[in-house]
Amino acid sequence: MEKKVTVIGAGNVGATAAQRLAEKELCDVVLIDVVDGLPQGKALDLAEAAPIETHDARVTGSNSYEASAGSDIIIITAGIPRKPGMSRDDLLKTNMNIMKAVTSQVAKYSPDAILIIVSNPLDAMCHVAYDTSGFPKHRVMGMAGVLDSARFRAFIAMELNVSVESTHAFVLGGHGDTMVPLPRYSSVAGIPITELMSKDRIDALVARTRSGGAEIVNLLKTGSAFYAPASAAVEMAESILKDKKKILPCAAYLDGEYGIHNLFIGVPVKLGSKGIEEIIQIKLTDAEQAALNKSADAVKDLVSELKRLS
Ligand code: NAI
Ligand code: 2OP
Repeated sequence: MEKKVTVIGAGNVGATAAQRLAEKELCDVVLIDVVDGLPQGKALDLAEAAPIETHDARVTGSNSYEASAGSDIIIITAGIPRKPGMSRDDLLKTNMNIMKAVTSQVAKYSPDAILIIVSNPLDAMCHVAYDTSGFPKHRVMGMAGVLDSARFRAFIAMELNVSVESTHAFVLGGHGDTMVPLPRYSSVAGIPITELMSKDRIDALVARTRSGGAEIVNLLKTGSAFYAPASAAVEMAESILKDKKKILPCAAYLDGEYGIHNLFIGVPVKLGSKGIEEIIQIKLTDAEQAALNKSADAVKDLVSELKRLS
């Protein structure tokens, strides 16, 4: 393939993203993980599925960053989940150190790449990747809004018994309890859902979207969601690789847009071959802006924690 994408972390999200990238024949894929044999084994398994899935994307696995050299995009999913006895600070510090180590390596081998961060806590990890890589802000972004919006869209389609393809939704803000689903900008065939559902039902879908990640964790018990997260990261990668210029909600570094400064948070952006080509500023009501500000405050708290732990 003409394009190359490296996925760091060959766990649930990383391996599923690699599968989707290859099966869509978007690029050659390199999987990298610290665990010996894991990326090699999953990559070989995916390569052996290629004749049946009928694609010619090359999928390889490695424990060495040399294999990632010259990537167009790096998707970072490396991290650990919170374990029993581990405090939130322990987790934040561990994932911060993993993100620093990973980013310095990928930046060395692919200095022109675009980074799509997936690891949690998402918005804070974007800051670590941005600071460590030294890449310009349009080449560092986080995946969360596409996932959260897809969840909102799925719930809207279930509620109204319509095709998911007819739905559109925007969820802005940080990837956490304070995320900001925007019913006014969420629609079915262009009709805002505020005209199609009662306020109570919209409130219920908004609440379900906010706890969408936890709902899956409670069901799976041993891990978090990965099919939809992988699809979301790949939608972002595809828009960049094909220069489609899709407008997608992504964690982007704001420098005054929406009145927010020096902070990664989810807003609509135009994604093309250069990365974030524009931050789209949609008009928010006072209540929506207040919700976005509250979400930004929650991200700022995490970023301050990172500084304290560094
Ligand atoms: P997982 O545990 O299945 O995979 C993580 C992988 O990272 C493991 O294979 C592990 O060996 C690897 N890893 C750990 N340290 C590493 C290092 N230093 N270098 C390279 N690889 C390393 O976890 P899963 O389900 O794939 O999730 C990955 C991350 O993505 C988590 O932080 C999770 O919370 C986050 N996530 C974020 C979402 C979002 O919306 N932004 C959605 C879903 C997951
Ligand atoms: C999710 O929203 C865990 O962030 C992850 O599913």
